[in-house]
Amino acid sequence: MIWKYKYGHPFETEAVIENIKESEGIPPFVTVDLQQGFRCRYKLSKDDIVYGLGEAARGINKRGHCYISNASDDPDHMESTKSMYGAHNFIVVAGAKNFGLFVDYPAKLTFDIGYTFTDILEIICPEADLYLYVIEGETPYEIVKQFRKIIGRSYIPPKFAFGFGQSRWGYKTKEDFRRAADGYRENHIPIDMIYMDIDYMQDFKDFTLNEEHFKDFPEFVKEMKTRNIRLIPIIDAGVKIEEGYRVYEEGVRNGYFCKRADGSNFVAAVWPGYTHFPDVLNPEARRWFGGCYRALINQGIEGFWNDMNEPAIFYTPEGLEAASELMRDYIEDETGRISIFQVREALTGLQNNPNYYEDFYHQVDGRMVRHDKVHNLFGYNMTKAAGEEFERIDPDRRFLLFSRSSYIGMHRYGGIWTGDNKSWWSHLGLIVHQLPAINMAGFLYTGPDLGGFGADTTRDLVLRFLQIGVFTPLMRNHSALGTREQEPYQFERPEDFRHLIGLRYRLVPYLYSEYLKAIENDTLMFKALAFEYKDDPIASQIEDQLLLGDEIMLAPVLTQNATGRAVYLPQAMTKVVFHADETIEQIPMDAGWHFVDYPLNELVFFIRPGKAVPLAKAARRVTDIDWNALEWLGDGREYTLYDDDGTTKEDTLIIKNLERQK
Ligand code: MIG
Repeated sequence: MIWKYKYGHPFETEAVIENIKESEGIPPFVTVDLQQGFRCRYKLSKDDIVYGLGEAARGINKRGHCYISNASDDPDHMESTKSMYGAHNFIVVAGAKNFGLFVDYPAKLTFDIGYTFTDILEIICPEADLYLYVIEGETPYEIVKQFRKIIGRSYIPPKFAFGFGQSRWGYKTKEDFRRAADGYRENHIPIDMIYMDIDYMQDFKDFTLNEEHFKDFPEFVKEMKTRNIRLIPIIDAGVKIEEGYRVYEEGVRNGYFCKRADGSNFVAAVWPGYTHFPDVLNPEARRWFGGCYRALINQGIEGFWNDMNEPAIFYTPEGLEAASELMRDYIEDETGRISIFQVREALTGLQNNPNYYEDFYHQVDGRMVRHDKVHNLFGYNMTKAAGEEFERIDPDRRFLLFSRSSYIGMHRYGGIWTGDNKSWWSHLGLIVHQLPAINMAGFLYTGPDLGGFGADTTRDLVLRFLQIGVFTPLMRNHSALGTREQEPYQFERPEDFRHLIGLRYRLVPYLYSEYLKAIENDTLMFKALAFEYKDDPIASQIEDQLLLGDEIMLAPVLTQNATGRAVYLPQAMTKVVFHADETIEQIPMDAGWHFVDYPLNELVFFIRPGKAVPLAKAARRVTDIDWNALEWLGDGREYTLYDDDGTTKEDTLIIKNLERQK
């Protein structure tokens, strides 16, 4: 059962696409107070667990902290961070009563989950212009399924996107890309994609190519494709201000950029220097911006990643002027009236200053909407721009597309990566917490920057990241400019990397099948143990193990120098070990606690009793995988395999009940 309540004048986000009748009166479960803005309150029972919030910080159980939905470019996020790249306002309360809440509100929204008062869950925003959805269901999982149903079918990438990808901010020339491709070939490591970061562009101008390095780009795309590698370029939110640059001129001519209150185009400095933001909330401007992707598609490109679309802002001319003025006063001041701390704050406060979001407007249905009122929708609509254009290009063809910033609703157009993480062990742990919540929000094509983006990584951390990345639909090694190089062949014994990435390819039939199942049935690909083992009081507290599909349990090693870890088995399972010498061991294990060895160069996971997991033969790329020569893992007899042609959108879904031949 789902109730929908309308308060004030909500902005239509199109997060929910099912037509639900609005309810009158007061909502069940929660108390809504409209005295000052919007306050939605629930008294938590002692053992209640709160799941959700998608790509947020901290644990699987969100209880005990405060989170703010406010799309933020924060590469330094840590456990105290309240706002991340995406804003996903869906939670499920599980315990004394089970219910879900979705607050469809695109501006800043606070989830105080037992932070101010231990037992009070409160959702707060200063203006009550929103839709509140309350979802009742037998179990937390049933609630999630109902929610997923009303937000519509999640995005499906082309099948090649289930291969492995290499990325690095700093690849500039064809030679850089060839070197990466060679590194993989020479070390016999499978790969399907190499990502192009901002340096492929001319002066960071969207939809352009560096004139010196990529003169005959279509030829280069072809060359890489003959090596079975697809190039996936980045697109940034800001459009460089430059006379003669077509995208800029078209945008200005047609009024497609975000405006200041006085009607002039809003200016923000990002990588290209001063830019304008395409007004992707305006359908006409969105159509135009989407159309720009064609320039690269016409040259053979089949996928994109959308960046900086919170949108991130280094500074604005107004902000810079105010800071400069303070600097000037500071230089002249001999009295100590201005403190160094003030100056420092003025300078560090330039980047991503939240006040900028009050300085520009979108044009929606003929009215001007101030950006801060709809802030969380920018990445969503930038990605929708591309997604809608893909539909126009060929309604039946799939493109790879994922975004940094997102809001629920965007899951129908693309996936997300979890933004700039760090080469920290804590960020390895974070992805385990994020995956099930991100799935709850409808995003299935997802994954972190494997190895960690910022800071210098270590060999063991990259391997531990890969041991999780083997299972995430988006499996991409990515790192920041200036950090230690972290392609597999930069380290000793690249064969260990080959082993893990190779296993990914053997698991693609299973992973792809589970992906399609989750799409078709509104289920979760990754879930907390408690979603299956409802009555097991230990399972509901486990935050470092996950279920994958109906078959697999993951228990990754998340700390440095560990040779294994304690694993909780809620029932007897088969432990699967892929040894470095390519032998596979399957060991029955009893329910309960075990210390499980997990070396860096092996893959270890568990299969639930009575379940079977298909395993393909080794392959060097996704198209080479033989879906018909499957081996089996686990002690089960049957598996329902979902598959399709991997390239078209029309229903080519195949559901096969596979009976295992011994
Ligand atoms: O300000 O394009 O999250 O993946 O490598 C940094 C450069 C801009 C942020 C993205 C990251 C990308 C980087 N970008």
